[in-house]
Amino acid sequence: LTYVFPKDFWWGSASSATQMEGYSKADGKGPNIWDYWYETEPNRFFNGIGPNHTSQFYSRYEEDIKLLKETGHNSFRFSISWSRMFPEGRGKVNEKAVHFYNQVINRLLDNEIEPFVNLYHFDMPLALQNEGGWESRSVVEAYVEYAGTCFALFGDRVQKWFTHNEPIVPVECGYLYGHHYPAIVDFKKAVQVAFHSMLTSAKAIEKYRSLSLPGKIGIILNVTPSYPRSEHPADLDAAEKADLLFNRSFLDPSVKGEFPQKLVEMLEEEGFLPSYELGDLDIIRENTVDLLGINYYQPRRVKAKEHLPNRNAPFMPEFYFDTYDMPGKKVNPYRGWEIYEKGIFDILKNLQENYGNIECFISENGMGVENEERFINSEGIIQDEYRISFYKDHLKWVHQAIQEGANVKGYHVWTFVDNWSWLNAYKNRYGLVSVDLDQNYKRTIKQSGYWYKELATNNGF
Ligand code: BGP
Repeated sequence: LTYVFPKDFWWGSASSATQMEGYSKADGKGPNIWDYWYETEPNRFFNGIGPNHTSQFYSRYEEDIKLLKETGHNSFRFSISWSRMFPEGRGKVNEKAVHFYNQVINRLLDNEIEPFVNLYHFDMPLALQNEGGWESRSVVEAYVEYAGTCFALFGDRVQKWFTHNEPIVPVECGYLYGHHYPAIVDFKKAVQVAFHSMLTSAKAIEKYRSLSLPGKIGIILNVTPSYPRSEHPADLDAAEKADLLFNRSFLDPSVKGEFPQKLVEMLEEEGFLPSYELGDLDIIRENTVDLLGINYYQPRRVKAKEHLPNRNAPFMPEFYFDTYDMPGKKVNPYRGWEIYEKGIFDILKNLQENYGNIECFISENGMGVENEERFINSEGIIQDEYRISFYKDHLKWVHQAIQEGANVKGYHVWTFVDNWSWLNAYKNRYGLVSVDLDQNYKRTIKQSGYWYKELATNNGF
């Protein structure tokens, strides 16, 4: 073996409730924004496939947990569906949901797979979105109630908790770029949503610690390293601003307990500071994370603005910078995302050097590919060599960062079984295991799944 990882390294994968549970109306689940959007605007979704049509983990979790075992997992991240637990977002808890998550947690533990549980993965209950979603202070309180209920119900067994997955995504997709409901374009609201998501994270951490449970709590952030086109001061400044807006807006308060001063100044200058209550900043300061999950897919290539922004158009982050295509870049042609493996190393080194070497792990990394049935061999197995290479090329850099002292505890791929993706439905497949939608969701382990088992068994490659 050339790349050996530290003892007890977490080999696993990540998933999310809306993307895999299915049964979006069963057993008392309330609608969330995805259920609602699909019902009202199905054409937004690739091939008209919606969140009721996912890999049906809700009824197939026993089989899936066996497959987790067969593919070498010692850990698995899933999210709890807020609207399954609380159909109205708050109030009376749905006992059938409690039963389901208890079963999942217990089966994972029976199989010596550690559950990593995330509380929020883009799935606002509709009832709370109708109150304004993350824009609204009342939703902050509803979230803390929901989080506290989950800690109390499952915290005796779950020892890895996460308050949010990629909180910047609902901000950019829901309030700037139109990819998530409510699909509005309003920078001031976007900042308020970001602030409240950050506040809920700190408040949930505070709640968790007050219960003296045995585990750790953190947050999962998608970090997109911001590379300037040149060393020219204007390019450096543009890259720094993109980094402040998209990365440090959550990274700094989550790990250091405070928002970067420069970010605050940028927002203040444009009149975009959020409203907050006395004491909020203390809560954020006092409740930083134990553990950080890093999702990495792609970098951001940034250069100084070439033209003055149009002051009559809605204010966007791109007011501060331009992005560009790096000549000769490697791309995943299906998803269109740049593949830059060293980015993962740069993130980990940054955490080591500038964030107190916080305990962290790679919580998502993966490659979505279209029409994988092209690669099925005579034994019916998808030969996804490209995915194995993708993982190896990233793992080499993770290994390098660990050699240089970064505090990395694990690696989770996105994802386990091919799942439904927000707007792209089943266009791009990411799984270690395929799902056949035409054959009653039949699962088949891909070559990458077998490789993953070997990787985890050997603790390296
Ligand atoms: C991450 C999300 C996941 C997942 C993944 C792949 O940002 O946390 O939920 O969907 O990206 O992206 P996509 O499904 O859009 O191709």
